[in-house]
Amino acid sequence: MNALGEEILQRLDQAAACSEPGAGVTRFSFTAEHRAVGALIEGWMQRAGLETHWDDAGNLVGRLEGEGSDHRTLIFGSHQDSVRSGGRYDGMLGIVLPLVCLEALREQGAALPYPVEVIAFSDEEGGRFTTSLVGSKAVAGGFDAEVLAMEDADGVSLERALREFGADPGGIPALARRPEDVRAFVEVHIEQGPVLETAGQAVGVVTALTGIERHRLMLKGKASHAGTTPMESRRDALVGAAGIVLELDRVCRETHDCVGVVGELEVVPNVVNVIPAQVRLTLELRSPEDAIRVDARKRILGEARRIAEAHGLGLDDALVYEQSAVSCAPWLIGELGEAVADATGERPRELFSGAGHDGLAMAGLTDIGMLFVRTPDGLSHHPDEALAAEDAGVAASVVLSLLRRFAAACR
Ligand code: HGY
Ligand code: MN
Ligand code: MN
Repeated sequence: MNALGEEILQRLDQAAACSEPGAGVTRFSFTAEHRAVGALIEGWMQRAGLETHWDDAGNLVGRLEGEGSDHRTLIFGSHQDSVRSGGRYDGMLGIVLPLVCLEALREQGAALPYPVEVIAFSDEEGGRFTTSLVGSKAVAGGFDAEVLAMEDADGVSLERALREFGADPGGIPALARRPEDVRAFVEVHIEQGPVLETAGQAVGVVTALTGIERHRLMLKGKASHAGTTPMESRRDALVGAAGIVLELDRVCRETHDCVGVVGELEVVPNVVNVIPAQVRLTLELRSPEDAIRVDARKRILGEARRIAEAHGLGLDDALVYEQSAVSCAPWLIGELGEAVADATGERPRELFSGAGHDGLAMAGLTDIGMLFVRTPDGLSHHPDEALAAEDAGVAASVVLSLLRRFAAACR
């Protein structure tokens, strides 16, 4: 299995080169980097015997017809896009690993009695347009056309980015799959946290995925001279933003099962001796319980409005993404557990995912399952994100076992 693990890491190193310059991997959606990694993935799909096509949401889809009568497709997949200066395994592992497994089966002359697809989803991180799960929502039927108006930092709308990428946004509604045509969705992903490393286990089975929401906030004050404007008459947008950042941190620290971050913050005019006139910031909240997340939102935004009023600031808030927590299907948790036991001789650890994944969207279409792979130091969304070839090899043997278990169930 180590040979498969080595092959997987070698391909992920190749994919990592499809990046903007700089530390780590920066590969946003519908860009030249996206197109470049797509060419690599398409070649790997064809080596595994899959028919390939790009869809109108910028997903790259590989499909292998089944040799039997059961037409329901088993879909593997994950996202091609990264965060800025991210790691080389987040997302791409869930595309490359199933392809290496399918190629291994092809080389053994082993045909599957059911169809299999591997999808390289176009935009899961939301690093360019803030909203997220664009590709998987299109496949699952949950795509909201309103997000097409979302703009990136350069003022390019998602609609324009799709068209320039060669996709037709008008074709997205037709991409929605029928539930009766799909067996399940299975995603292999690095854990991105410390649980498996602490437990000394290479892989684990996911039970549920966190709910997430994202807001774009705009605070508007007034630029003026930093030396001559009396403190009591300033309308400093950055002071207001600082209050919001601290309030989010306070609410999340004192609320069990709630985490949050202000990840983006942009100051205008951002000049050493001018009072900040405007601050654009993002606000993200996550919880396994939607009620906890919504209550935290209300508390934070209530305080944000009080702060804005106290400092004479305008405050605009736009909820740009909201995704409820979802559970993995118990039968798939069981199947993955058996496949892990087949492959490793151990019952796997089951764990919750504090990270979001394309499964959040695919759960609207079909039953979902996730296999996590150990992340050294639990470090992710960082250039030093790591993955051991041996662990990748264990995960590949689990996927091969899962494919065989599904094949046996068809007979
Ligand atoms: O943010 C997340 O949880 C994922 O990496 N998109
Ligand atoms: Mn990520
Ligand atoms: Mn990811």
